[in-house]
Amino acid sequence: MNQEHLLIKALKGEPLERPPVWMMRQAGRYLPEYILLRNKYDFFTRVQTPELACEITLQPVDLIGVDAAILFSDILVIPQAMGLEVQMVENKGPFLPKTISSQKDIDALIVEGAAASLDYVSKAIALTKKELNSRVPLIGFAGAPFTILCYMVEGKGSKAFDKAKQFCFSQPELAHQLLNKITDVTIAYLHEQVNSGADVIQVFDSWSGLLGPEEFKQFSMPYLNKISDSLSARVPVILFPKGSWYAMEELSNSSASAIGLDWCVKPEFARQQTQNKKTLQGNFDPCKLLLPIPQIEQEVKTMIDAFGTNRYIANLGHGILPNIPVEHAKAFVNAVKNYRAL
Ligand code: 1CP
Repeated sequence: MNQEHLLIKALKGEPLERPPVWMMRQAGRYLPEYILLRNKYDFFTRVQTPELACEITLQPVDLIGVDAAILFSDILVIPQAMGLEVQMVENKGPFLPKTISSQKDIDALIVEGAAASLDYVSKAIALTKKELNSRVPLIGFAGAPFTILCYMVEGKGSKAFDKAKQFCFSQPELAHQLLNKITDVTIAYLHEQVNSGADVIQVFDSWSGLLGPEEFKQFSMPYLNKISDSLSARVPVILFPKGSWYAMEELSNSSASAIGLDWCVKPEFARQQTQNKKTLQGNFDPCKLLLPIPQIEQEVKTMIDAFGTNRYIANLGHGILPNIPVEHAKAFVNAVKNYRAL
């Protein structure tokens, strides 16, 4: 009974008959049970109330049958903890009324004690671990420093994050000060998540792909490394720098156990670049979950055939979309669970 979970085995590189499966943003708007709670409580109430965060975290485990839980929270709790107001605007996404643009703004950010103010996350993790009762492991997470900088400087979501990139390129010294502060708070926060029971940590660099290879090396990679180096002695770390396919070889020399891939990366390319040193995670195009179920099943088989069952975690290439039918999400997960290596 007390056997190690598939996800942990895959992260350690142990041979497997089938890969573990979970879905980014698996606790979310495609689930009617989530919508019920969404209609009743505002976003940050759901995030900051351990019982609600726990209930939402468990929904995809109970309803879809994924092999891992990921804590219901958001990457923007870090700017909040550092003293910036973050609003979640209905159907629009995050909005930060006060953004970062100067030395004075950076000096005013809270670093010391910032992670401690996120104690509701520790409580949510402890409660979720108890409720999971070892059924599946729990993934904790944070946003990567570059992606958090994007929101702190831009103040909202954006296609190009041009203000944030302009800030980095024109004032690199300030950008590095800001990135270092975010990194310090993030590391303390992630250690707290592990103290509370998180079994694995994923770092989401959702916007790193907006950077070219040289700028990624400058503004993203060093901070991903700093986080991974600090955490990886305690738990396996998954780095997901979305769109940064050009950095695969560098990422394979990091201390992380796994690298997340979006759907633009060929499995063969990723294996060759990482020389099988890392577990790979991904990379089903979330839009393919809108296909008829038999086609989803076929596409899943093709994906696993290409990655192989070892050193592989089946997942989407980015978050699940709100318009995915629940039965299609289940079909994706079941297709992975039914796969068997010959
Ligand atoms: O119910 C709602 O309308 C709120 C939608 C929502 C949800 C379900 C937001 C607002 N955040 C979340 C939860 C969330 N966010 C999780 C929960 C765990 C899970 O089931 O996966 C996670 C891991 C995140 C992480 C997150 N938040 C990222 C990184 C992952 C990614 O998708 O790239 C990012 C970029 C955010 C910012 C954010 N929060 C919410 C939205 C709509 C956004 C994106 C806004 C934008 O496009 O810029």
